[in-house]
Amino acid sequence: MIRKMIGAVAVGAFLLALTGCSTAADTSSTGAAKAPGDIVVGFAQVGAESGWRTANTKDIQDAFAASGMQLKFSDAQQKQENQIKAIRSYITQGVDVIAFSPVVETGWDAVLKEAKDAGIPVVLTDRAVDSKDDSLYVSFLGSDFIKEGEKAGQWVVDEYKNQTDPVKIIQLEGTTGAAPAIDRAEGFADVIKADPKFQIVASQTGDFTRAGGKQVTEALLKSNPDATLIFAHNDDMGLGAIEAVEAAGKVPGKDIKIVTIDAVKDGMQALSDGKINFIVECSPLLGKQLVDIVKKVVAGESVEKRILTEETTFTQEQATAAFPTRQY
Ligand code: GYE
Repeated sequence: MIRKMIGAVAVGAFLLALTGCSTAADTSSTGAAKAPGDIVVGFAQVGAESGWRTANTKDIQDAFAASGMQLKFSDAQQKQENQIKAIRSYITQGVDVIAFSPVVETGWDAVLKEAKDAGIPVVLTDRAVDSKDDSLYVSFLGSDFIKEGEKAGQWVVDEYKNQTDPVKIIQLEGTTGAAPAIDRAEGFADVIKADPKFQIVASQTGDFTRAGGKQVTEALLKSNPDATLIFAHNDDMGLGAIEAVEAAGKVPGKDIKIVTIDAVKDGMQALSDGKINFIVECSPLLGKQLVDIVKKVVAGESVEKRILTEETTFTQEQATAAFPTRQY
């Protein structure tokens, strides 16, 4: 897919496309650069659905406070219509840059076109949009979710390499239509399909929340009592699943192994305690990089179209060792 292609594209191309418009990157007719205190950024956050999101919000707010720029922040409570409203209000207010983390992938073209027509550059953080027109945003900063799913799948393949019996898997999906839910499922499926003994016997959304993960696991364990592995698209759903597994009289981490994505503190604690078996890291600390992108965009400098965050994975021993210095 076009949106997943990695490449450095000068932001100048975006600005050129805005012929005749005055853009936020203009340094005014005098050519003087804007002082940080005069730069206003509107950020439309997904919500507060998970430990990851809470850490992400804090990091972004802290980074902007330290930069001296003005940040307008809104929480969409996981609803696309709320995010669209927030973006429209940032356009009306004439902010210099809009940044947002799209709750789902599709349905953004109209509002992004409105921002473009108003000459306001948009930076995507964390989650991508699925649009044919990549001139609608200047940069996308975030993780490679397909790779995260692949890493989770690879752990499963290695863990069961000596088993010939079927491995029945329950998948707890993230928010339906969200980039991390779509891509993590794809990456995981791609790796485990090499061996037909791996069977995803049930797959349902828990909306990236602890309560959702618990509720869905309760129901799916009843209909699939022979499942022995849970792949949760984030730690919070995995933590909810632990409660459901225990309530069903089984031992999480042993009777039912659990692999998750994020590596937030509560997840790392459960991994260290042996209730989760493996975590793929997804860093929420995007604030500093976002501030740097915004500064460049406002100064009219070029930024890369795709900026990836660096991430690792954790076993039980590695989680125990990393725990004391974990920031989130
Ligand atoms: O994994 C999950 C959160 O978009 C990467 O959203 C983010 C995901 C994260 O709710 O915990």
